[in-house]
Amino acid sequence: MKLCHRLALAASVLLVQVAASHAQAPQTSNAPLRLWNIHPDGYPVTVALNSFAQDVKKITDGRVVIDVFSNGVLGDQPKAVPMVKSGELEMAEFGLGPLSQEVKSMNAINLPFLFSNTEQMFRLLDGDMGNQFKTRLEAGGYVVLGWYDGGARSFYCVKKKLTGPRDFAGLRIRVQATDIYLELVKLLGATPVAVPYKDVLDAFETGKIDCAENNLPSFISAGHYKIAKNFFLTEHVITPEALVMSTQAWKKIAPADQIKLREAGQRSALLMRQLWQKRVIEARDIALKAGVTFERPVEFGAYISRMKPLHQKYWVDPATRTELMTILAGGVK
Ligand code: GTR
Repeated sequence: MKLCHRLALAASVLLVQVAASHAQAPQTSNAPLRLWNIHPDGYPVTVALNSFAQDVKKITDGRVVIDVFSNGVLGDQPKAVPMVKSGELEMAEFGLGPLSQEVKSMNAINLPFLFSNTEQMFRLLDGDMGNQFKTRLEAGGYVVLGWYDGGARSFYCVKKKLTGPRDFAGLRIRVQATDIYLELVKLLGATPVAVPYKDVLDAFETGKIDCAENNLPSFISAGHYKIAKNFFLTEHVITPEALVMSTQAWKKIAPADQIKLREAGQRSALLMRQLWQKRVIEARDIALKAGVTFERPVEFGAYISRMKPLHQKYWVDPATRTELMTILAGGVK
């Protein structure tokens, strides 16, 4: 075969291969969207995000493809939050505490002792108030596709068995690097130590912190229960999380697909909330079997009165006052 014929044959083989690979590949006009997630496989958030990604691929006929990056492999939360805002990262699932560092008016829903259960919170979030929050977050760079459950956060310590408000004095307590959590711990008479989520176990092991606070599923999945065996069920913050998309990336999605993304986001949120209920019970069982002891405050008045300066601050702030009034009027029975 002459050289020119061989080249022509090679070129046609290549063309067939390229055509075949295109036939198999999803018909995406854009690169896959990266979805940031701090949690491990099997965690309710991770399961719901994977289901969301599959759902989106199916209902958009492969025009929108999402790759879920779990375990915080794309970086820790304090770094990821501004990355979504700037468009460096397309999607993420964040706690509202870290998100409110970027969109201050969201602080209204993070204040301690606002809700006594998640139903109260979701009643508001699934209604007008949630829509107002969505508008604010969207203006701040985050399009909310679903409100996830962040559960009830409580304190736990390695040595100290907490039983009342006075027991907090002098303890070094790990918090997320957010204003409300830093202030909350100070008002309890302890010292807040801001540590990224992925480094908390290490901080326990090296003695950098005495205590931390989180929900039961994270207490288990992050391994904190192996070292901090004294759990104090303060449930001081009941908080949502959010599946968000960078406003920048959102603008590149066709309007018809934006509607589909919102629908899939809502479906994933409902799935997540169901999985969460189950996971809280399982987490408690795992903790009990591992020798964790649970204490519960006898009454909450002393804690709530200590939080007065924090509540006051956001009550007089025009950025949070309206939301706070709505929460107090409609959210608390
Ligand atoms: C988890 C939450 C994370 C993060 C973490 C923390 O429960 O899901 O988004 O907020 O707590 O304490 O840093």
